Amino acid sequence: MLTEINFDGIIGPSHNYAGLSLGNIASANNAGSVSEPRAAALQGVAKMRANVALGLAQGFFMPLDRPNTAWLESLATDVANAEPHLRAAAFSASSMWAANAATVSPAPDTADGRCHLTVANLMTMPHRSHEWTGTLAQLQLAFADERHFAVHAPVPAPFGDEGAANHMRLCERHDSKGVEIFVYGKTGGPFPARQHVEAGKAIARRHGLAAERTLFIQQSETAIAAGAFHNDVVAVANESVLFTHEQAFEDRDGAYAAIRAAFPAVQIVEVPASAVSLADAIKSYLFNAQLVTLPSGGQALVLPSESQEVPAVWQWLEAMVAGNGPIRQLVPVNVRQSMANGGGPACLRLRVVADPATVDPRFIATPEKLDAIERVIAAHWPERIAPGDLADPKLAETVRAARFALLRALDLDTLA
Ligand code: SUG
Repeated sequence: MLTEINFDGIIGPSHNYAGLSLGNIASANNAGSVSEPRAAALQGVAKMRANVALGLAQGFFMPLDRPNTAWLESLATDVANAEPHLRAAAFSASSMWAANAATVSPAPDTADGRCHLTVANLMTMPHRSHEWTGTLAQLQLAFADERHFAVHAPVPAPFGDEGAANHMRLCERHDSKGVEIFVYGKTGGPFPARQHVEAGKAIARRHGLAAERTLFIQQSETAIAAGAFHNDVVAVANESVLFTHEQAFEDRDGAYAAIRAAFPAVQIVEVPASAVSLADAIKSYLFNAQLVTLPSGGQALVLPSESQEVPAVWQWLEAMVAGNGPIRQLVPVNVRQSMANGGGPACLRLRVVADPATVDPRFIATPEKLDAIERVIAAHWPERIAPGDLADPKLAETVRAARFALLRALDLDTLA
């Protein structure tokens, strides 16, 4: 049976704060801080465990091989000699943010009735531009069954693509036909617009989406300039619900009209700027939430615990769940280590609507496997990484050995 599976990126052993992402306020604010990779990864596993306890289907992706020496080699350098910004880019654990791994069109939406995935090129940020090769290898393994899946190479340069973080799907139920919305940026004032409209259009063609069920909507320049470097920082959709900030889209009224025309059953839950400013939305990351359908029916928002710390945000959310709207439950989770790099609960997962039985079982979470992952993390992940540590050859060794221990524990050494 088709169901929504959330694949979380396991937070890699090289997780660190290098301030690499222009336009991502948290990344800039925490540049140079000491990271805690072990705690970070355990927070990620705890989130997966909580979602499994809610009765949701859960999968995971492995961290990529870091530092990426092949990438440094292509730049005619190596870990020892690279300039600090390139070394940091080679070490980045940014593949943890699986919402940027790929754009996914589930089988009911596509011309050939298969689930299509296009790996994101992530070309705007140097440290993310070299993720796609490792991600593609992993997607090809997890979704190898060509009767059910088609995995595509990235959209070529110069059309930036950041995957599912800029893609929303509205549908009656996950297994019914959906309307797919590609959100793109034109400019973001001082900050880059990372998603190009041509990338979305190419993906829609490649996935075989029907024109009348496909929308291209411009992200608000003001939102990007305020730090919403991906649409999923200011909006999230699930089934027939769109939960969005008033200032998420450049032309709010036009966007809502187009969405209503393509999907009349949509329920738009809008948070007005008068109640929650863009700055508070971005600080609290209330929209970077997993909006999920519970097996018992009804929807819950799995959101960062930071949302509880901004009074305007928490008050608005409590009033929302007390009302008659579709979102009935708030589930705060602690992913602070990832949040400090601008990655909330929704960034950490890629949604794939599929029959779990058609996915390579090594990528599907069970409580026992989560226990095993936790044990490897506790034994092998560094406790701390300070910026200067990246130059220490011992760190590269530790990080590689840690990842390898995880691959072995999950019978995924083929990815080594
Ligand atoms: O691309 N942060 C990531 C956060 C990605 C969040 N994903 C979604 N919104 N879906 C980014 O900006 C920071 C790395 C550093 O600075 O060390 C970073 O890459």
